[in-house]
Amino acid sequence: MLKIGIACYPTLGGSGVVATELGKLLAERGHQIHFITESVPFRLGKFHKNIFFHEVEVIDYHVFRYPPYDLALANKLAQVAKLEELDLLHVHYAVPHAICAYLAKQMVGGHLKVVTTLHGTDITILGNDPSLRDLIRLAIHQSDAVTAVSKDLLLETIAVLGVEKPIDLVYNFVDPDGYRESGCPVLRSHYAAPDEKLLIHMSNFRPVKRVLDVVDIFARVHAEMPAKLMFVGEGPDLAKASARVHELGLHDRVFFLGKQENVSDILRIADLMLLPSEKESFGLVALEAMAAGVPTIGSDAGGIPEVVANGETGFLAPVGHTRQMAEYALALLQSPALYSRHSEAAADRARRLFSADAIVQQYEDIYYRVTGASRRSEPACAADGCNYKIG
Ligand code: GMT
Repeated sequence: MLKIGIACYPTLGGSGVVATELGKLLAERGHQIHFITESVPFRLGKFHKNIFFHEVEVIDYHVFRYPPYDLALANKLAQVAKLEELDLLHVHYAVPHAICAYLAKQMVGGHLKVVTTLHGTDITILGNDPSLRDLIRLAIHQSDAVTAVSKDLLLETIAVLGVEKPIDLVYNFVDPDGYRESGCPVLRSHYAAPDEKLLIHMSNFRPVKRVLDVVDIFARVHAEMPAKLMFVGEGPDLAKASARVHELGLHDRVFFLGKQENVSDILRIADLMLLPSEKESFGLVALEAMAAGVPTIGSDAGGIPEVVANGETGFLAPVGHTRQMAEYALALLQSPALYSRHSEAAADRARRLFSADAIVQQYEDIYYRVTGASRRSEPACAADGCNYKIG
């Protein structure tokens, strides 16, 4: 089994969620996982004997205008790698993690392997920025393996940075078991009456999410049928969304739930996910919604069409076409037969193409490839019905 260091953004955001869930599942498979971040990843939750946390502490010295977090992270990655004899670092989001991992490898030696997962804006926004571009390209070329979370992002990485190195496509994943039960009717009744449809948007409310489009789509749906909207998450455009909701007189129909941890409980009571983003390399919330049997109405931007099968598990329209999106939403919500076809197809697609078991194995295969180690199958306990693995 491998000793793996994981660096990621530990706060809200899809890349941190993916890194944390991956770490938990790898730990369950017997690997030793060391999270090296500035705070405990927010979805880490449970205690596990194979999971360790190492806090990156940044010195606040008076000559610094900006605290040198990146340097402290590089140093910590190297320290932990040496102390814990890590086989590899799996870093999520190129900036600064892949660059810090490159530095750490210089300090530790070539036996420490680096796997970098690109998540989206690290390429689509930062990779296009002259202040970071060359450094990102270097970190990618120096990684022992690079993965991208969608075909769209993979191709964009090649186009934007001229990367020549092969990149593995490894989609984001979801644990379908966490979504198997149907939603709690009591919880749902707090937000919507039996005759009302419940729409949801979940994000970090950055401009790329186009939250005003979410309000616009909802207003159009609500004009035609009784409906409510839940906003989950926080971020810079939250105030704008709230102001527009008030302007339209919809404040008694729209809930702002803020940051939430148990997203599966909330998704399972919703009828429709709205994701009209300007750009989305994958759209993890659309996958989480799919796993809960909730179709998505969104934009056909970036990697979203690889996640949402247009016309089967929801509908996609060009960015900004809120009228068309609202029409799609109404078509689904007003036809129980069409809705249940899309809902069932969504849960099925999440299970077939994005299930945690298969995707975690793809990451493991990459780890074994770069370290040259071979997969060891753990002997399982022979007692009837016991799944405990000895090792
Ligand atoms: O959105 C970002 O700037 C960063 C990143 C994050 O940490 O949430 O989001 C990206 O990674 C997610 C996980 O792989 C993807 O589901 C999101 O689509 C992607 N965001 C964008 O491409 C805008």
